[in-house]
Amino acid sequence: MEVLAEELHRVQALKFGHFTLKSGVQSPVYFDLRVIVSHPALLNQVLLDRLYQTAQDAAVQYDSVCGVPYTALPLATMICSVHLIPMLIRRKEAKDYGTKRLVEGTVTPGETCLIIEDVVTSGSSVLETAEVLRREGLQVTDAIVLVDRAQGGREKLAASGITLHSVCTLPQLMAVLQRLEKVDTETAESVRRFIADNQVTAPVQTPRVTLSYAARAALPETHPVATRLLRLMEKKKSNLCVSADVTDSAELLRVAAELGPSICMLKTHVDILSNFTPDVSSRLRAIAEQHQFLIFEDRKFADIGNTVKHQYEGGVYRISSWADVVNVHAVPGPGVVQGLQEVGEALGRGCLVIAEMSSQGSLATGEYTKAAVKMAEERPTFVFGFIAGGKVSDRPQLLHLTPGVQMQPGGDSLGQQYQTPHQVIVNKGSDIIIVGRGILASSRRGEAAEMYRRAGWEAYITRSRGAE
Ligand code: S5P
Repeated sequence: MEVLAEELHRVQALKFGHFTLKSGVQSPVYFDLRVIVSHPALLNQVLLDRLYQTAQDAAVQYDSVCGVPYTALPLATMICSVHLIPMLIRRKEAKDYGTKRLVEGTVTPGETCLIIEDVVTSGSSVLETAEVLRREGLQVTDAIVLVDRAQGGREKLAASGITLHSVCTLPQLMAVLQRLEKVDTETAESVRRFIADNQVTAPVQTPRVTLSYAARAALPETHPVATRLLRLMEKKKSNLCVSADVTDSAELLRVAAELGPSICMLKTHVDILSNFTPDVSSRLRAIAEQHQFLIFEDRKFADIGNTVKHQYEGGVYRISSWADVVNVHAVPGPGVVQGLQEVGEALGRGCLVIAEMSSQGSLATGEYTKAAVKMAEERPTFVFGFIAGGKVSDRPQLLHLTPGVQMQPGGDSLGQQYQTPHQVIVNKGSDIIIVGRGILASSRRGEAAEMYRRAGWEAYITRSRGAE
């Protein structure tokens, strides 16, 4: 400890005087650990060994290390290089070209990442980095810091599930420096008073953790249909489902072919087609394969299990043979899902439960919605999400699809109510926007679809960056 305190003092990484901190608070002591890169011997012999040893002593288990940008980046780099530990780099800002990743390096969801920081005051910088890593599906349980200013950061981090291990604390450094007569009693006393008077009491902003689509695709319990959908959403940068509510089969196929590149999913109402033939469904499937989107038949099954089973498999439409996804009303109880599951699970299909509706005066609210959510959560091998106005379940494996979306809020003359892509994705936490007339009524459907795709994707990026 003596060597460390003396060295930090000698290279002026620890200064005494009058300083204005980032928060605007006046402090009699200031750490500037950016200078350490100019002192390789100190970096090597004193800091790195102690940081690494602190993690070893605490028996912290981790798969990778991430330094809080920027001062801790060289510390993390050197530790990883000496001890052959995989490193991750958190970007402060995503590039606006290329991959737009916020974390560079190989991210394996489920693995644990150890955070390294130079100085902790309130803990907010560590927390920001932790939230970015957690959104990628990584676990963050511990952080190692060179100096803990003992102003409440440790407690704040603990409240967010992160144990802070420090090489030393500010009071410990002060005690040593006073003993070595590097600081006088008056300075030591002013620092002691400052620490006592400047405990972090205001709650640190804990951003809502939302995993990326890619991270959710990789979760062990995510339904295969959801995994496929989430992956193609990332690939196509599209969380747009077009509701192809047209009445002519040739037009349906034209819409699918024209809008295919912009969408992750095409929603059909096959029973409004005036000229359906089985050939239409096979041609639609071929277009879906070509442009990589899923087909969702919006059949809204709502009968007893035995009846919906026949409606799904047979009749004129033979829905189970071509639709990747169907949906159910919760009103009949779990039997409706069970009936469909008997047909669809073996075919690798998935199902959505209607938990809320966009229409005015909908009865799907409150206790009904809660029961619908429970029904979905209890059948993870077939149900992979919801039709809802926003997020209704915290399970990251389940997807939320929201209809009633247009660029302007409003409605139609028959009770439909519209929210904007931003409201749906950012404010309501949904995952996919479903747009019908907002695109179909346009004379340039391709351009309109691209506009909605961009709006939906930008909203998702905004939500992902919400923590910063
Ligand atoms: O609550 C709902 C559920 C659904 S699936 N509200 C809806 O509007 N839908 C469907 O979404 C509806 O059947 C229609 O196909 C589409 C909305 O179309 P738009 O033209 O109003 O965007």
